[in-house]
Amino acid sequence: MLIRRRPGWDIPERQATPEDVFMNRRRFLATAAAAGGLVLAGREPGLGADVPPTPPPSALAAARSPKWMLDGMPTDEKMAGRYNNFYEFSEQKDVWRHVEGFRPRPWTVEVTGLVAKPRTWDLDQILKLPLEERLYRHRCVEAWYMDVPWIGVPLSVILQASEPLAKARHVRFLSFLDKQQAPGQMHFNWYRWPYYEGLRLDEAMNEMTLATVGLYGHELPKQHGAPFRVVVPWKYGYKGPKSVVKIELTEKRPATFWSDLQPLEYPFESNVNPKVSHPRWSQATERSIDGGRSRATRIYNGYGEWVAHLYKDKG
Ligand SMILES: Nc1nc2c(c(=O)[nH]1)N[C@H]1C(S)=C(S)[C@@H](COP(=O)(O)O)O[C@H]1N2
Ligand SMILES: [Mo]
Repeated sequence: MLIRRRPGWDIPERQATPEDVFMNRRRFLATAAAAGGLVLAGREPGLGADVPPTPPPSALAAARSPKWMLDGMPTDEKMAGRYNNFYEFSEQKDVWRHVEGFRPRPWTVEVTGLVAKPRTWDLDQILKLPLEERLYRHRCVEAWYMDVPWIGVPLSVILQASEPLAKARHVRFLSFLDKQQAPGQMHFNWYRWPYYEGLRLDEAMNEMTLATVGLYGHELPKQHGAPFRVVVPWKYGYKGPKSVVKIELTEKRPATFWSDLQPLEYPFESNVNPKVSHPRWSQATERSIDGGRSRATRIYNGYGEWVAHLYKDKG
């Protein structure tokens, strides 16, 4: 049995929810109760405490990119796989215990909207693209970080294949929706499923933005957003949606899951920035998920060389 202690720095987005969202949730529950018959939301959809980990996903060959290395070693894979945010399955970090019913294959990713060539990719076609391994810092707004060797292809490769129209200015991502497979979608009615996120088109086309299909030498485990997720390493983690099924190019800036719930806490841009505090905690430092080092947060998560130009008009 795994006994977990919750360290003080571990502040899930759930606990960071401001009063108004809780109020809305209470109102929702009151309305639901008044309407009668709706299942009480908020119960932990639980599997027991001793669920065995799902078998490791298939190996995935990818050339290690010399350009995207870090000084130290990657975070321990097992720790990374037991400390996840994936609210479709759990509001705690124990997502790996709740993904049993998720079936990430077969899977398709649709590219649509303001493009000359809409296309639906089968995951197997994406796996045949020239994949590379990139060791990126991965920084959550909750002020923790891990260093992950992702495997993927620049998202620009997938977007360019569909020939974005001149009018396109943004990209909207949609995660999967299936209550039967995702206990959070079934029980956590105060969220607006499916998870949706967005980027400016120039952010999405930046060479760092990775359409990600694997990590640590194999396909993505379920808790990390199998089989296809987006990684945007200079932004807070929630800007990288997991288990994406649809990519839509739009003119207008798309709404996003967390911004719709808490606009002041999770603005659209959400670049990692030590000087911009979350309304209720500082972002000046960040703590490794393995319980070790605490270090100074870096502007753009240390990736300013590749992305600062995107924001230079804004100072
Ligand atoms: N669909 C979906 N995508 C998501 C989330 C989520 O709850 N649902 N959580 C986000 C947050 S807050 C973070 S920090 C990262 C976590 O990725 P990891 O568990 O692979 O480290 O996924 C992001 N993408
Ligand atoms: Mo996060």
